[in-house]
Amino acid sequence: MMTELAPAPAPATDDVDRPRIFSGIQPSGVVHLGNDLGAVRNYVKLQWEFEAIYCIVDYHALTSTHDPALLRARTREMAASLLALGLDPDRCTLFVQSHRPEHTELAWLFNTVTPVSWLERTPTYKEKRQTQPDDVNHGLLAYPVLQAADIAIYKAGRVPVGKDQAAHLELSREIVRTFNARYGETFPEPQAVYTEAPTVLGTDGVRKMSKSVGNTIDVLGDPALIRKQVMSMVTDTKRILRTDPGRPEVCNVCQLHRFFGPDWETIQDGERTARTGCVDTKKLLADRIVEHYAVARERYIELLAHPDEVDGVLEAGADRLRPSAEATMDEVRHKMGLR
Ligand code: AQP
Repeated sequence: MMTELAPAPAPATDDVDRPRIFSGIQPSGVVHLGNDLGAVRNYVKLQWEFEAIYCIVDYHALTSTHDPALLRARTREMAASLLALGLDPDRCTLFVQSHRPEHTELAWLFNTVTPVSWLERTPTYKEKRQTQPDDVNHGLLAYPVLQAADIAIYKAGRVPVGKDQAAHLELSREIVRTFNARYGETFPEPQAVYTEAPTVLGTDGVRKMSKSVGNTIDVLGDPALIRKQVMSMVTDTKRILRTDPGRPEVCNVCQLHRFFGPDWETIQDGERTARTGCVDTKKLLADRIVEHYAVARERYIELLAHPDEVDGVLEAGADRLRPSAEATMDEVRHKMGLR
């Protein structure tokens, strides 16, 4: 089975005809349901339609993770997760951000076309100032500039992301627009591509599912953990008694059933008429999530037992991207008067 993962020496032969997409994911913890429904499902789907480039953004993770061993382990785990969830190294390019140094060089050049005021108004920066007040490092402020460079270096026109990335992507467009206006048309303005679940709420039913908040359902985790996380979910807070009719339209559990079976309308009707209780609906959701990700979970465990295979895919990915990253940097240096 592991031989299937041998790193592909070259991209799929029809890459020249396929428009390019790019997306990044932080190695800041394990993949959760929000990551999968909001972004990773699209990564898998779009690898068949586009020349897809997917990046594990370890430079970005350094703005919050300062333990080298942890970052290294999480980077590999994230790669194994994405491969287990369906990224095919023969159909897409998967690599680690710090393995292509051109990203940071372009980010520096983009710094010079980005007003500080744009960065200070970014919602994520404002949020991180609250959540890590003792560590408001410059990387947090400059995060969207590096993100713009990640996308622009490959001249990707589309970016599969969750809705939480909308403001960052708008900033990426503004940055490349400013660059193009000053130095001549160079980069396309990247557009977001959303799934049918652009924002997945966490187990608290209020905030976006997020690793740093700790309200996640860890889809590749142990089934017992998944069950515990699902059973802890907040449902319709106005449904007090088992006999009270529920409001599936505001119940996160009912909403998530949409993605795990064709009978979600029947399930929602059961809640609405109090035929079923919240506990029943949660148990069913937990069963379905465990079952849905069972094969991926096995694959993930197997991949982690063969770290060289995973590392090989990542190295091949970074090598594959070298010509295109270097070509962009040559063009940019020339246009900016550095050559
Ligand atoms: N709850 C979500 N709903 C929909 N999409 C989501 N994404 C993340 N959470 C949700 C999308 O997943 C991709 C990878 O995200 P990321 O892990 O790189 O960063 P993030 O958005 O900051 O995810 P977290 O869990 O919230 O990480 P922390 O807590 O470390 O900051 C992105 O496309 C994202 O939109």
